[in-house]
Amino acid sequence: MGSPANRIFSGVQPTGNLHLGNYLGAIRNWVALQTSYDCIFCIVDLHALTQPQDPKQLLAQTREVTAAYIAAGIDPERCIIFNQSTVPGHAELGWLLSCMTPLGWLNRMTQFKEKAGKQRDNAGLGLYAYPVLMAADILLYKATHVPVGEDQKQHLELSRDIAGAFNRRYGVEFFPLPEPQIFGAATRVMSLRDGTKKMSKSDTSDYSRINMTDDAETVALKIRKARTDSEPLPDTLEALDKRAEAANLVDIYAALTDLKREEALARVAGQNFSKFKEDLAEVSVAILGKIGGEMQRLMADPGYIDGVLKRGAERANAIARPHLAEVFDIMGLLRP
Ligand code: AQP
Repeated sequence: MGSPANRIFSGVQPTGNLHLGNYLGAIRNWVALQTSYDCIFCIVDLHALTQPQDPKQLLAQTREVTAAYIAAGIDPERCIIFNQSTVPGHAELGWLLSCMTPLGWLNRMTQFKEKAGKQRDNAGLGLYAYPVLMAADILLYKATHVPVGEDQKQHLELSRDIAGAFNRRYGVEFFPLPEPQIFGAATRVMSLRDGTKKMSKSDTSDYSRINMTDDAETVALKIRKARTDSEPLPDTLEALDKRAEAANLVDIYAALTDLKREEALARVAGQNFSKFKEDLAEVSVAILGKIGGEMQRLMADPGYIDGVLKRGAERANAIARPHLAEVFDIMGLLRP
C-alpha cells in the first residue's frame, strides 16, 4: 500500500472506562467514514504509559478497546486495527520528530497543563512529549485526515506544524498536513457531574460518565442522577447554552438520535428533566446496550481479538516501514 489521497488515522488510549465521549466524539464517526477512506485505527498503548498503568489491566484494556471498535461497527477486514507498540516505527519517528519540535510549541499544549496540574515538575517526560508521538502516529502513515473529539484539536494543529517543519527543513513535500475531522452534535461530551469538565476515563467518579460497558440499569441510573437545574428545558439555543449541564444532555440526545442541536431542542423544549432523562436513558440504552453486549461477547474470545491485532500489526508495519526508510534517507541516516 502506498499513500492514497484519503487516509485516516485515529486511536483511543487503553486506559480503562471507555465512555460515551469516546464513542460519540470518535469511534462512532469512524464507523461512518470507513467506507470512503482507507482507515487505520490504533489502540495507542504507548500513550497510555504516560500515566502509571497496571500491566495486567493494560493488556485487558487493550483487548477491550479492540472489542469496542469492532462492536461499534468497524470492520477489521476493511480497516487496519492494531496496537501501537506492535509497530516500532511510532517510537522511532517520534524521536526523529522530537528533534525538530521547539519547546515553545509544546509549552502551549493545554492538555499537558491540565494533566500535569500543580505537580508539573513530577510529570513524566512522556506526558510532555505525548503530542510529538501523536504526530508520529499520524505522519508514519502519511494520513490525510484525523477524526477526533474537540479536545484533540490543539494536538492536531501541532501535528500539522511538525509536518510542515520537517518538509521545510529538508526541502521536501513528504508529509501531508493532516486535517482534523471534528463532527457530530457531541464533539465534546461533558461530565454528568459537572457540565464544565469533559467526560473523561480518569475521573474518579463513575457517575461522571457513561461507560460503554454499563448495563441498562446503570445507564438509566447515571442519567437520572446527572446534575441539572430545576427549570424546564428552554426553547432557544441561546438560553440552552447558558445552562452547561442541560446543554450537555441535549447534545448527547441530539448525537444519539442523529438530530441537529436545534432539531433536538425543538423536540424536548418545555419538558422537565424527569421526563427528558427518561427519554435520554431509553435512546442511550438502545444504542449502548447493543454495543456493550457485543463487546462482552468479543472479550470472551481473546484469541479472536489477538488475531485481529496481529493481522492489523502486519498490515500497519507494511505501510510504516517503507515510509520510515524514506525518512531515514531524507534525514541522512545511514543504513549500511
Ligand atoms: N468527553 C469527550 N467528548 C468527545 N470526545 C472525546 N474523546 C475523549 N473524551 C471525549 C475523544 O476520544 C478519542 C480517544 O481519546 P483518548 O482515550 O485517546 O484520550 P483522552 O482524550 O485523553 O480521553 P479521556 O477519556 O479524557 O482519558 P483521560 O481521562 O485518560 O484523559 C479522542 O478522539 C478524543 O478526542
